[in-house]
Amino acid sequence: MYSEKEDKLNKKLDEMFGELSKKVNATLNVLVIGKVSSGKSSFLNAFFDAEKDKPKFKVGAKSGETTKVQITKIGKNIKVIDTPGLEDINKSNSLETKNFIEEEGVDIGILVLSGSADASQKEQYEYLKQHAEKVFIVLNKADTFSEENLNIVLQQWKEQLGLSPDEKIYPVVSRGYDPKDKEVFRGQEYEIEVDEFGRPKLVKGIEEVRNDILNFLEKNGKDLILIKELKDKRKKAIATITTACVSAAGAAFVPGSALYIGVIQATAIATLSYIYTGEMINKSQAVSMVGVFVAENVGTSLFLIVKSFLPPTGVLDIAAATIALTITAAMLTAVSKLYSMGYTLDDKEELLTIFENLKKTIKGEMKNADKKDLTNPELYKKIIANILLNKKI
Ligand SMILES: Nc1nc2c(ncn2[C@@H]2O[C@H](COP(=O)(O)OP(=O)(O)O)[C@@H](O)[C@H]2O)c(=O)[nH]1
Ligand SMILES: [Mg+2]
Repeated sequence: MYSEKEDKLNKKLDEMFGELSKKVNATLNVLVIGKVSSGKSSFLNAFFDAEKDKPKFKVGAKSGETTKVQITKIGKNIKVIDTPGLEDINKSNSLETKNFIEEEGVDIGILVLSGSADASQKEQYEYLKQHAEKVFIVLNKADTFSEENLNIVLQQWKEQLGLSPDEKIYPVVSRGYDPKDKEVFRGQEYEIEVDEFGRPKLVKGIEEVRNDILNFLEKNGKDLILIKELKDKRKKAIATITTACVSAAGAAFVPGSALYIGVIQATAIATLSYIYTGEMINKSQAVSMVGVFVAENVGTSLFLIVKSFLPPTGVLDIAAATIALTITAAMLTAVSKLYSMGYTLDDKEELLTIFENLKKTIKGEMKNADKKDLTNPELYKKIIANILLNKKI
């Protein structure tokens, strides 16, 4: 026999998991146009965080090889079409290309420019605007210009493409993926250096385009499928945790809603799992993870888990809400930390150790905060960002 409350709780859980699974099953189509050797493949490697020695797109291919439309799949959800120009799209009688562009539709169009401005790219830009939901323009090989010249060239490109003042061209450097490429210093050749994630250190400016693309995709619920392909998950983890804390704070004071805090936590745990591992965990796994953090052993029913930390009224006072929020923040930050340290959710001992430490840290931070701030999302965002971005903790 389910109580009415328990019923409502399960419905909410189904609803939130339904939304998440929609996001996880979304598709993302990217159409990239740019002249041969402008650095499309290089840019795409940089964009998708490919390691220097494991490029996802072949760089430095001979011109004959690249003058045709190429479709590359990234993971399960993303397809990228890479083409030198419209001619090639029209020439390619490939059903796959037509299907991609006309039937499935293009979410993101990217125009890859390089070198000095010329009128020939306007046509490609217009095509992208017609066929893609949103177009981003990058000027690749920005390293081939002095800073002063770069600004002049950017301005000239804007004029050639007929951009309005608020339309942007992102200067980027995607060098480092050509296996033949070496760094030269005082006549000596050196291997190109890589960062902690194995990406070439020469890459610059990608973060800016990517953030704007992610912001656009978030509105369509398509950012998760891109983030799961990227190396650094921390920004999305911080946003996911903050949003969960805000929702939990909102639920805490509404009669009958505080129960939803457990649903919010379970969904956030599933979201974080997906971001870090690329796999969804199911509802009951997520629910039992919430149980792991609750002191009493309350089995795997979310209803019992949440009830165990709620007062009989079901409405939290400020002090209790602050505790609920501290626990939510610590629980979700611990899950992120666990994954980023290379553990899995099965490593319960590590998880609980991290959780206990974070609870203390967060509690300490809250003591220093203004009383009025205790349910302010910005406070949580600051605390969580400090924890996730600080390697020491
Ligand atoms: N200097 C410089 N070279 C780059 C940059 N991006 C790519 N390249 C080089 O340009 C060449 C062509 O790159 P590729 O990605 O194959 O171009 P695509 O034909 O447009 O796919 C390769 O040798 C790359 O290493 C960059 O930002 N700066
Ligand atoms: Mg290429």
